[in-house]
Amino acid sequence: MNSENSLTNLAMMLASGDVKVVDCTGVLGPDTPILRLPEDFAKNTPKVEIHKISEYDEDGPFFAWNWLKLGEHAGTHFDAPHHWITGKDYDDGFTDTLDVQRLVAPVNVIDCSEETAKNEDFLLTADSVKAWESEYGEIGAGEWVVMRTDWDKRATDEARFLNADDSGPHSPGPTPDCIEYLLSKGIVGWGTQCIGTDAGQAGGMEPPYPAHNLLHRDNCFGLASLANLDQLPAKGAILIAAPLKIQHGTGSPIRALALVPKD
Ligand code: 23J
Ligand code: MN
Repeated sequence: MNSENSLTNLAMMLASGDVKVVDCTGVLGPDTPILRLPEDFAKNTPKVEIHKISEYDEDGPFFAWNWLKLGEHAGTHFDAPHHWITGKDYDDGFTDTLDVQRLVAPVNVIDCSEETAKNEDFLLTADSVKAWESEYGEIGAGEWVVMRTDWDKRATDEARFLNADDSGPHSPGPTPDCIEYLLSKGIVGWGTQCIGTDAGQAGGMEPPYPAHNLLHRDNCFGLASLANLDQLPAKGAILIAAPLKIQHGTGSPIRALALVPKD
């Protein structure tokens, strides 16, 4: 196919609405849920703060603007390989050095919303991914894979989003063998709708936090707190997940956008 014509077609389909742009991003602000690790284990990211500089007033007569206090791993965000110790040696593993060509790719949406409605600790396995592939088609090299749980519906309530009790946080995620299988297919990255790419109970897995450990070991990317995956088809959409070019950043809030063909 002629790629120039294809891009012209894409532009026409965007203009006509035959391709919709779905916003897979949650609102970033003081109420955005933030990960809370045990204080005796690690320091934490602060809550997001938005501070007004001026709003057409004595501090700036014609203009409104704010400054932010913002963790790299706040809200809908990107995990770069350098985020995890297993990815520490990749020169292109930072937000300012990664290959942006990889960020725009087809997205496979694995719908686990029924399972996670019944079991908040639901784990997606390699076998379940293989069953999904036999129904919807193979996951290809360079593609995104995201786990739909509809967890974004909880994002207005941090306690429900984090869902922690005395035994720690309870939220769905992948098993180690799931991530190993996806990496064997050559994916660019793995995304979830929960606070991180790993399940709430992933600290007790082998290895601990397998999505982080294995994805970043292989110079692959993570996406967390994705929204509106219920508006995406299982296959056929393209996901654009672009982090800010933070100097030697380990991650960044993103505006995750999906291009979705109208059915
Ligand atoms: C550090 C340690 C554990 C986790 C995380 C970060 C994240 O979820 C993150 O935002 O990368 S689980
Ligand atoms: Mn993160």
